[in-house]
Amino acid sequence: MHDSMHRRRVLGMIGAGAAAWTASPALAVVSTQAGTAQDAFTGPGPNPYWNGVGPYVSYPQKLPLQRLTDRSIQLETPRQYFREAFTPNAAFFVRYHLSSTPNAIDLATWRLRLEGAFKRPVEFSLQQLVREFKPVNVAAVNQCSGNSRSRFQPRVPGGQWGNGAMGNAMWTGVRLRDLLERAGIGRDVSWIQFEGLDHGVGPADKPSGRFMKSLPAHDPALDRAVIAFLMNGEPLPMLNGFPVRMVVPGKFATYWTKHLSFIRALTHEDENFWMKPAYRIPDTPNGDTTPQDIASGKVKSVPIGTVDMPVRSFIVDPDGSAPLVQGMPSLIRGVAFSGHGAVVKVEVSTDAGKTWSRARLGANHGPYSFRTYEHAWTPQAAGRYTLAVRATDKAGNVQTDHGVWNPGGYLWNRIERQDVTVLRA
Ligand SMILES: Nc1nc2c(c(=O)[nH]1)N[C@H]1C(S)=C(S)[C@@H](COP(=O)(O)O)O[C@H]1N2
Ligand SMILES: [Mo]
Repeated sequence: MHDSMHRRRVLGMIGAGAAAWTASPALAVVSTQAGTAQDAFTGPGPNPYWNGVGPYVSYPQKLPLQRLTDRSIQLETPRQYFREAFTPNAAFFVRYHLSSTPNAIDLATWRLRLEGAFKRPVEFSLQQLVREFKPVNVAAVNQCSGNSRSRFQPRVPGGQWGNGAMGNAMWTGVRLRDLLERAGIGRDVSWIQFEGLDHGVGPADKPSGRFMKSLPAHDPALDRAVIAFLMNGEPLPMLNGFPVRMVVPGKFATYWTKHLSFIRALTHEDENFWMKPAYRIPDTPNGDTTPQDIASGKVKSVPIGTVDMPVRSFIVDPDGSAPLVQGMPSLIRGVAFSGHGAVVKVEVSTDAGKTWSRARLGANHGPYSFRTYEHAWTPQAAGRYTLAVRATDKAGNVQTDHGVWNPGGYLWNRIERQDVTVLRA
């Protein structure tokens, strides 16, 4: 398509997205449905469910998702939406920290502002972003630092996510670097800060009413970062950051600022609440520690942005909801990803991790995307089986059976298991 025609179409679509939202501004719950009763999770090991037992609710532009909390809004993606490499926008998880989030944005007045210690502070309308910069596409996984936190033993406070605080999308936008170069970064600038439009009191006992996140000015992640205005070819759902959000391939979602409206050049390290003490990990191998070491007060912490997301893989099918049958072919399948570069291998076990077979990988959408895998399995005997899956990334990292522990409930990447029953033919 001709470039300027394409840009006009993009702007038209984004305008239509804003209108669609404004037509139903109330964050009304339009349907609820009780979750399936499940046994309480009793510790590491085979875990038959992903999403706990909360209600499924529909927010504007969203399918029914599992609600963790309403203020701030936290919605988890049900397992079945991870069958495909790209997570549908309407099923994509939602996480906010603050109580007040935008439900309409006037694009006539909205601006993205580059302010603070830049040489040439500057602001852009959405039209300018789309027209004045070269658009880029990147497939990348947005994963909450606390994804799978409910697996932690001992339990830690925070949203008790199953595995659905993640999603993969094809993001279209402009390179953050291109904007930073327009504004000019002087030598005295050491951190770049990002802020959206949401605000509020936050958690009752916490000081912050503003969600601000920063990365070091020379972090290579800033060269990969994209300010996205399309998600899977559509305007971003309001709850996922309309009109533009940060996409930082390989880094946890806490840096993926939604409704991005302020980019600030700082001449000092950002130590606002959401950088310190929030979102810190132990400065230890794999961010792993123990409650005893934390209590000793000797564990040094660093921002979670210091690390890339660890390699993970998930079993989507079979999910244990129906038995398999002896002698009948079945398909074990799911997704894998890593923040350290491409997934190079996924292995599947049907004997609880004693022996492993290489699974077939699906299409390659780039190093920061979900990669689907599948493995044909015909169980020969009736009985109970424990399936397991592990991935290896380009950097040579491989998942293990060790469950990480840190007080924030971050960086979980233990080997996933799934129990299934096989009936006699
Ligand atoms: N403006 C804003 N951006 C934000 C947040 C927020 O609270 N406000 N939360 C971050 C965190 S911790 C996560 S996990 C992701 C969630 O992205 P999603 O809601 O699009 O799934 O948004 C990130 N960007
Ligand atoms: Mo998060």
